[in-house]
Amino acid sequence: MSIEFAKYHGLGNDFILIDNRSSSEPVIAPEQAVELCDRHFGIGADGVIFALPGQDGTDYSMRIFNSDGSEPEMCGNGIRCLARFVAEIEGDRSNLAQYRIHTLAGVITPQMTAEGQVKVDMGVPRLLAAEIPTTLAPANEKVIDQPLEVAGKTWSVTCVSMGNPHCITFVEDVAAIPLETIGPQFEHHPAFPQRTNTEFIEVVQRDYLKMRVWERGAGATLACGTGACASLVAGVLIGKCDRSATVELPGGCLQIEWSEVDQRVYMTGPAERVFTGQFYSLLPSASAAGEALAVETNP
Ligand code: ZDP
Repeated sequence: MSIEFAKYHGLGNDFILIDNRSSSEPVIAPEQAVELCDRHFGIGADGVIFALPGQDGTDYSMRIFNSDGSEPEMCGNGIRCLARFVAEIEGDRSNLAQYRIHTLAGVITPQMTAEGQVKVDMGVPRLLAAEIPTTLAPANEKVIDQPLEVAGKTWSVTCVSMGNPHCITFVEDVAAIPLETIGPQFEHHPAFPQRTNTEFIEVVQRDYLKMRVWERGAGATLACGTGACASLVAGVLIGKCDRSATVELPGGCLQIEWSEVDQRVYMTGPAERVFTGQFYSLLPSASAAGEALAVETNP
């Protein structure tokens, strides 16, 4: 079976987008997502994103597989790419389209801006230990500036869920962080039963943060939208930054605002199409396998 895809990126956080409107289940399995994401033997991406039919009155549903095949609840850069992708497959050239997207982290609403960016209502951050989830505090308490032992060092961490888990630590110099060695140790720390995304933040000014990220299931990426949102929230909680700030990631900048009015987080940033193509599905998902079998046995 040949499957069409489009390759997009948001600040270098790159995704394979698949038009999955004809089925309520992803047309490929997590194992094949791993192969497609491989940068040498596949297309190359940080994850695969599916535009599925909407549920509960939404326009679309989004599902995503990380490059290791795991499935996160949400993806901030990814949902900007998804918004552009659905505008394209719908042929919507209005440039100010807005979509209600069902995700495993609730309904998220991206909107195109007049400047050619995508602004996303990322919802209200969740802060209780059970919501992250983490065992760093009792279930209904927050984890703000708490000590965590990693790699023989005590780090001060703040935990925020943007639907997916984030552990944020503020440092003097993000460039000096040995991400490849300590990132996995945060990700797999026993304090995080669902593993965690980890952000290292340097406060340049109260409205300008520098961030490096180690993503759960994807490793060091050039950008992480949910991570930038979670980091701004963490910075406000510990009193180090304003409610509105620029977050500079290795791939570029995002504008993040934690609204005092509705307590929701708004993220604005780019999403660009790189190329389109098609691949042959050698490893069909469970539902597609059923169809393939039916074709073979029903000439
Ligand atoms: O939570 C996770 O497992 C993340 N790796 C999901 C992807 C997050 C993303 N980088 C973002 O921008 O929020 C896409």
